[in-house]
Amino acid sequence: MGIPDADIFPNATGNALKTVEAHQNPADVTLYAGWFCPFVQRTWIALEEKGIPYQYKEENPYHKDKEFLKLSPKGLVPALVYKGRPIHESLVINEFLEDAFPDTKPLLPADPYERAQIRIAIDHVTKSIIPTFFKVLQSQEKDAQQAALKSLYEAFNAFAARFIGDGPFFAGKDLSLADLALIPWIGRLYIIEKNRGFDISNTDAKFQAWAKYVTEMESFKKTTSDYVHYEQIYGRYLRNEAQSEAAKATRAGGIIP
Ligand code: GSH
Repeated sequence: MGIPDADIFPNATGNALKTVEAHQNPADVTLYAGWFCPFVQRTWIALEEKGIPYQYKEENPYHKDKEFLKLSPKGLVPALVYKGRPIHESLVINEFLEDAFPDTKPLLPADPYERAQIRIAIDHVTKSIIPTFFKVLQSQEKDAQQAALKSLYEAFNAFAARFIGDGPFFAGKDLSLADLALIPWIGRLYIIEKNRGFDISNTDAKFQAWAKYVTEMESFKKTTSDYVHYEQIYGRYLRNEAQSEAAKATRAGGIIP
């Protein structure tokens, strides 16, 4: 038997494939990506929004290739190489892009207090929303699924309660790193709608409006593959068979790496 999760569809499809094909030339920035990965999509959207030239390289993180482990110590995607030097962790990479490309579209407000609010929201996404999303996916008993769904609605509402201004984005009229931290999971809500009874009408109107708006963004669509291919990946989570680091951590009740 091979590595349990290694047998995934090998490349992006649909809109995302066109974007991959348009980014094959060498550039100062190389994105090591998995087409299916929500953490990757955070950085992929940031690169698209900022208009930074980049080369896209597909990497199956379940193979743990020796060469890739030199770029990302746990073998997780995304990894980014900038002028020969590697960086990993999607949120760190996004902050790096902000620092290294000051002449591109900013994804943090100028005001230090507002920047802090954005980072608090990102911390909430990391600590509350993502672990709960995985719990919803992986829970097998009805009661546990219902409890996880309730926590997810609460966590979404708590995110929306932190909005600065009147939308359409987290920080008002401009897209920010807080939006990017969560958008990829909004694009995957259809999986828990279909399989776990998630119903967005159980969240506050503010959250619903935000979710609708961000999934209509061009950069989101350009980095999204055909839905059918996500189903193979998420089937493993729904049956609680996935062997990714995130799936194992969820099962063990620990912190998602
Ligand atoms: N905290 C990391 C980040 O934000 O970049 C998480 C990245 C992550 O878990 N990526 C997944 C991965 O590489 C794909 S979506 N999984 C390989 C594995 O778990 O072995």
